[in-house]
Amino acid sequence: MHGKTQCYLTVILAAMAALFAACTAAEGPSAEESGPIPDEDGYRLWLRYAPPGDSAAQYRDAVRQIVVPGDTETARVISRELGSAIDSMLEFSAPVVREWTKTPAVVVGTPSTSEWIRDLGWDADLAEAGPEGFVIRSIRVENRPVIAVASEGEIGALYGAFHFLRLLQTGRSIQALSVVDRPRVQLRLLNHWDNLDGSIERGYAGRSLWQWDEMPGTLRARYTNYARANASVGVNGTVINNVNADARILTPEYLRKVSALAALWRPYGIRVYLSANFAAPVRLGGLATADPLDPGVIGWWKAKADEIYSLIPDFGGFLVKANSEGQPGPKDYGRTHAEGANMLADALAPHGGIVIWRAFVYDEDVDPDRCKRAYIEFTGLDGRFRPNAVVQVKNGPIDFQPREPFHPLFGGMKRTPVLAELQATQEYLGQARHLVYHGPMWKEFLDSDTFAKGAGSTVGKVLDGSVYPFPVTGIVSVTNPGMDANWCGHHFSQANWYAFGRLAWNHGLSAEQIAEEWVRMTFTNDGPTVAAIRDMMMSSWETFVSYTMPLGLHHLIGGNHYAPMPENDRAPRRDWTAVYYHRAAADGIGVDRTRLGNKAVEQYFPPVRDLFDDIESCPEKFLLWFHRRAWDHRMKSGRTLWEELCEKYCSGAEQAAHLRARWRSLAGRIDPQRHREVADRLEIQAADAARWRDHVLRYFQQYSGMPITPP
Ligand code: BDP
Repeated sequence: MHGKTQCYLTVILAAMAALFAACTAAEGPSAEESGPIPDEDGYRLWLRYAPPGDSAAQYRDAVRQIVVPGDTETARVISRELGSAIDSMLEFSAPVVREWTKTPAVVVGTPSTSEWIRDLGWDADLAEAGPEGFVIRSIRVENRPVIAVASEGEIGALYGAFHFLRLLQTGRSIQALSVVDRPRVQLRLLNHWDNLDGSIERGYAGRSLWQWDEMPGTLRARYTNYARANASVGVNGTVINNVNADARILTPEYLRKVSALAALWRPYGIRVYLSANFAAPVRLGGLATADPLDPGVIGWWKAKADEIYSLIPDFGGFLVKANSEGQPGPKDYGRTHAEGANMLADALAPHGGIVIWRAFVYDEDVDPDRCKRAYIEFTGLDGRFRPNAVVQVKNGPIDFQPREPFHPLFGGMKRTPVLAELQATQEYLGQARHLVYHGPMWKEFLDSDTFAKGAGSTVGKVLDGSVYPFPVTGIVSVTNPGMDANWCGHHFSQANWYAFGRLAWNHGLSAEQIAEEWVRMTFTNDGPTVAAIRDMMMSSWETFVSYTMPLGLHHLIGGNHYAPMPENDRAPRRDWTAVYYHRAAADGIGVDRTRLGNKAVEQYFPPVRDLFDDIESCPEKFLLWFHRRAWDHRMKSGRTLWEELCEKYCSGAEQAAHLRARWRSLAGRIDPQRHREVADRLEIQAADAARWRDHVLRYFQQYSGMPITPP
């Protein structure tokens, strides 16, 4: 059915590939000139520290010495990272010393470990940057050029060191540096959905990183490299077990293992958190109840918290999935989410810990539409949580769909801190088989204006506490590394780990800048190749949405959350089927969530609610999320809705084929192993995209009764 289009496309792609190859050949060194590029397996992530080409001479002159004052674990981490990075990038060994000896140098430290840093007189800037922020400046001391990287705290100094290395890795000038930077939110956390048996829920990159059987005696090098990768982007905490929590993680046996990891990661600024099973007092403690108001239960959790902090003094706290998808929770005892969260918050408070309570709940008795349920339950509890209890909300109201409008709890919760839960693991986004860069998706979310306090109340600003003065702020990612050699399954899935860290640090960064940094550090600094890969990444999400669930469609899948299954009408719950979400029938498709429908739009502040409510103003990317329309509804393009759907699926599949062609044209510019491995996955992606197009259009055609039209 798409023969003509495909043929036309193939010709264009071939021409573009040839043109592209010609351009790049003219601008960069050819493989012949520089010799064959050695294979890489991706294990070193974005910390490969490859020689930066032309800039190397400039860097060598500036960094004749690495000065890291102080004798702390973190100072040693900084020394090791800078020493080996400079060695590997500049192919020259700069001595690493504790005191500056009047040589062109990079000096990294804090006022408390170094008099030299104190004497810089940067107190005001350091105070502004805070203990996790840093100041980097090119200065002259005793007529010598020095790059000073300073922070109030040593973790800030470590982040500053990584920032400095990123400049080198991405080929930037380091001649007149003047940087003051600090994280926009306090908690920048990973959530691992790792089970104690080594499997990973919705994990696509091999088994769990955590080798529980070997711990605490053996701590693999991978755990240290994991910490380096996280610290390099400012991630400062990690929840290491699945939210569908096995209570045994709280036994003394496991806590000893967890404490070994916490000790290993402490110098990198990474605190450990645990997912707690709400029924642990019953399952581990032998109590008859887990009722949060029961004195025995309260006592059990207090004792458990004391035990944890005796082993892990900087333990972050508990993450809890309660009364969701079969997990136990306070509602089992007629108590509210707030009562459950507060009981745990009280146990943690004396130690400075927090409880992170998930808002991923959708009890059927709350509302017929799953989309509305969490908002109804949690806004009803707003203001009833302890100061050290926060609510973690997924970016959209359903569940990590390829594209969702922002969750109305952002802005809707005014007196309870909310953290955003993103998902780097591409559960509904092609898993580790499709190239889908999440940067643009996360930016669309973070830049969405909630209008909670008038224009400019973006989700990012809600999260960083500038809309409501939240005492705790943060952004979290369900994360993707496993035991695969390249950590994330797909080489490009590493970019989602990286982009999460960068956006959690500063939600104002652009997805494009982040992609470019990552490409330069991960693949090459060759300009045309960087531009080509960055552009592939930037278009990949929209492409994925087009060939899977365009125009606001969502959940057109079955239990594997991967293959197209719009016909899915049988599942243990109605809201786990696909038909519940698209409702295709002869009269049209989509869910009426307008004021005349189920009123889900009313969960948003005006004018967002009006924007979504009005068919004229509702962005078409969310059309079928908020509106039910006839197949011949006229779109802004002039096409009917049916034609527009055909166009989206067809162009999406074409763009997926284009990604494959674009990547093929880069052969010789990327090392052969990674080039091949990515190419193999792009084959799968192109074939899957065509399958999505054919399957979904044929399925909906039974209802539209209209011919499938190529664009
Ligand atoms: C869904 C996943 C499921 C998780 C759940 C959650 O399919 O495996 O347990 O979210 O976030 O996306 O709790």
